Amino acid sequence: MASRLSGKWVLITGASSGFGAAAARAFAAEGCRLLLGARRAQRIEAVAAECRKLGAPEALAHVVDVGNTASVNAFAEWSKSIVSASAAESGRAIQTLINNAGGAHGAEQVTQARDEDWEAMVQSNLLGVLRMCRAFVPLIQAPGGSIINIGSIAGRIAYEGGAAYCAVKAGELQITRALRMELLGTGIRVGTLDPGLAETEFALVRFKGDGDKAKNVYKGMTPLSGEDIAETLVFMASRPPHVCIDEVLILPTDQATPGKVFRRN
Ligand code: 8X3
Repeated sequence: MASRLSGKWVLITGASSGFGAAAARAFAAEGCRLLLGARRAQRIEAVAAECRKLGAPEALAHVVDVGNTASVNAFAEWSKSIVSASAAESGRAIQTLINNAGGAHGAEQVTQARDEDWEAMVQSNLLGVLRMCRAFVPLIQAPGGSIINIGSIAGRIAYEGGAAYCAVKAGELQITRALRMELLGTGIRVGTLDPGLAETEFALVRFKGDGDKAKNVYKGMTPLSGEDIAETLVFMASRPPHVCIDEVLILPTDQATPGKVFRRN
């Protein structure tokens, strides 16, 4: 059976690496048309090229910083000019928007943490999702489209050293819930996918490039991969229009809570 998503436009932020790049590849394999946004021009172009090889009829990249309103609005204008050329649906041609850009900066306790880390996390994880939703809701297929935000187990259970990250991911969860209510009746689905420990650049960014610290996060346990997240995103986005996968918490089997992780030796 042809994929329900085949030929549809899917837009992903933070698509140059990690969950975003894995999702781009997975939606490409479904035959989706892709709009990919990220801050790193070369890397996002490389992911787009890979997606075209994997079967995406179109995969276009654009530099965007979700931490900046003008950049998000320019991304929306660019996206509109592309999808409206190929769409019959009055410009509402994006089937799925995945707000993935974000991440953790630093793991210090509150008394030791830095303003620049807090500000970066608020800008990308929290305000970034709000800005993206404000700019892109008018471009999303209604009925039948989906907005999927990437949250975290950190938004549901707090842990030491994670105050700001847990706060912004809790904020993401509440943004998702509020938007779900605001869009009720439009036929646009809104959901959140909240992973636990997943091995991407996440820990490397959190520990500012310290590879040993980053590796320790996953020591002796089997984390989720970008592909695990990507296939769940494809599942969420490909449900029939009357089904909204509202909230998904996805953890490695070896993890029960942020602090309760089974490690072999
Ligand atoms: C990433 C999961 O457990 O490191 O969002 O906060 S965790």
